[in-house]
Amino acid sequence: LSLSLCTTFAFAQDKPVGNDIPPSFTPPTRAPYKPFVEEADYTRRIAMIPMRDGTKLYTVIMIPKGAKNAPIVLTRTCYNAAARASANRETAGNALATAMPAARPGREAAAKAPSPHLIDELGLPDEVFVKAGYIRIYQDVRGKYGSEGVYLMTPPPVGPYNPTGADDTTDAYDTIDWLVKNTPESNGRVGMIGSSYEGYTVVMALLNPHPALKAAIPESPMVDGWKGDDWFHYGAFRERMLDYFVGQTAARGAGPRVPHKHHDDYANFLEAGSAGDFARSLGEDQLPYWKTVEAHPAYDGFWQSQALDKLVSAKPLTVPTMWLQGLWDQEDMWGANHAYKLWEAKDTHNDMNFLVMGPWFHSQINREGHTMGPFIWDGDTTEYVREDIFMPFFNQYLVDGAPKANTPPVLIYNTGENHWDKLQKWPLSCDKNCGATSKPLYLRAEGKLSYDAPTAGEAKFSEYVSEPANPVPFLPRTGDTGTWQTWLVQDQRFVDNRPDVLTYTSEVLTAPTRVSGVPEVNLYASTSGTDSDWIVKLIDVYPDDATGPAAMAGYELPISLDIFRGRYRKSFEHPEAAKPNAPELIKYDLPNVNHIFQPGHRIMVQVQSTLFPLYDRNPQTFVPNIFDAKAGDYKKATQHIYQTPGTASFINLPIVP
Ligand code: PG9
Repeated sequence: LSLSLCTTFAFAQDKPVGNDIPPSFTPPTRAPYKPFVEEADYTRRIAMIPMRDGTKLYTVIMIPKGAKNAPIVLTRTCYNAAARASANRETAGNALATAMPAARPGREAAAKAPSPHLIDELGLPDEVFVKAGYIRIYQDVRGKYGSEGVYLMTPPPVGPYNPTGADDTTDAYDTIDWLVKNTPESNGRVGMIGSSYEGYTVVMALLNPHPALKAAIPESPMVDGWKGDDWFHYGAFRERMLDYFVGQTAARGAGPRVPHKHHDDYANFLEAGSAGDFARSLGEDQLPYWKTVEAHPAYDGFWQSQALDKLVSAKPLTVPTMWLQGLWDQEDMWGANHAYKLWEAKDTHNDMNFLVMGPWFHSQINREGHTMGPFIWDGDTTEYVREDIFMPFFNQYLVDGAPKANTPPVLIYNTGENHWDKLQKWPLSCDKNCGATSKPLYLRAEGKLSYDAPTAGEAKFSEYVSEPANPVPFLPRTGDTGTWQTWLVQDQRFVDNRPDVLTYTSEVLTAPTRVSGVPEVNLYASTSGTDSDWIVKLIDVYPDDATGPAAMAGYELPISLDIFRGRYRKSFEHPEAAKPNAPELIKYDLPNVNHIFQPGHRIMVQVQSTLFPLYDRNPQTFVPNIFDAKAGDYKKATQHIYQTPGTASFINLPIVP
């Protein structure tokens, strides 16, 4: 048939049809085009700014042409200031850093020559500042890229764990002091912004802010590396961060990526053994920061001395601060909302301390925000925040004579109804004094979830066997790291039939259930071992309805989940072995939610003891330091989740009636 069609076609064209691709093609040679000469609409000034100890920090100052009385926006980075202020991103920092903002469309890595246009030299999130005529400044933190001095990873404030005499508080202070005295085009007002590590540098600046620092936006800042930002979550170590240690500390510039044996880290980490074994296989016994972390697995003075939510909220609230993070922030889930919460007590007029939570993955604020995993939001949610929330806020404090912004104290995306909620306070529901009161949702026998507490006579517990040799994967094992950013919205059907994952499900909802606040885990759990991890996921189960959109039919959407390392159930600082087979309370907060479970949906809770290879495996035998666990320490354990009066397990749900 196809032969006869071709023949017909050839006749219709009245000439034979050959191959559009000739057997060979020789491109003509010619002289290169003359470069396009255009006067730049900005000046790039490079300064080595002296700090109080004489160390000089590499700073790129991008000044719009003709700027007068212009405000300054400063970002202090460990990811290469020169690259941040250049459309040529080939030289960009640590390839593993997900905080790096997107280039403006059309100015990706291909842009080798500097553009004459400031808007094209800077990344997508800087577009708003360029349009508003701001001076944009990037600076390398001490010891990285162009800056002099010694590098410490997210250095604790000067003190017993940072004897260098300098930190990112003093360096921000000295930098701002120099900038306002040496940037004649500026009006002497400075705002700071930055995400993740760069968010940490914003928070550090707030510990002793220079008087010229007038407003701050810490985006997904790394605030407490042990409780929930980057390195650990409630003491469980994020083994995947070991690559970051190399990328960040093996060199002053971007460190190498040490090749792994397999593409699939599930296989790599299992074969290596403990996280310590894997670190050593990457050569990390040469890296001081790895040795520091290895020596501080518990929440001791090292971590307490750098818990920035505690430190910043102990200070007077003098700089208007907008804390921002993603609702599915897979890296820094702790910092922004905890710092906001603690500092809020000092915000007497509700006009200095702000919270923004969008439907985003980590640092998505620096990228486009129409979608997140399978979801399509109402418009570009990140552009909206950059243009309509950040700019009026910064303008109010940084631009001479600008009007007062109408900034909502809390702006949080409603992930169940697909719109922004502008609120006076957060959370809307909690244990007490929030307006609405949280309600216990009990884990009941036979995989049921109910607002009714269990009664005597029901099966005492549900059981599963956790086998460290066959841990539960956190993502389907594709060996593809491309799904890292969206793993927190991964459909959980891929594990809910595993025998080592307990699944509890509610009846089909007949009315909407709104949750706005922090779900609190209360598990009465026992292990046959002497240590264990406990992972709890709160899930919205979409109806498996053939009439709805196929992509979401039956979808098990995690709206909040986290891991807790059982040895820290009584004290974060002093771990304790579990008594085998004795139920004990495991109590912890899950990340914030602002969601509506719709009629027709069901609420689900899953419980499991491994989340691999994101987190290192708990050997399930109590050892002094899990980083050094030996092969023989990893043991299968029988886990019980209790569901009887007196030891009733539940999730305290922040329900808003
Ligand atoms: N989440 C990254 C990070 C911050 C601080 C320490 C280590 C890693 C980041 O995106 O910058």
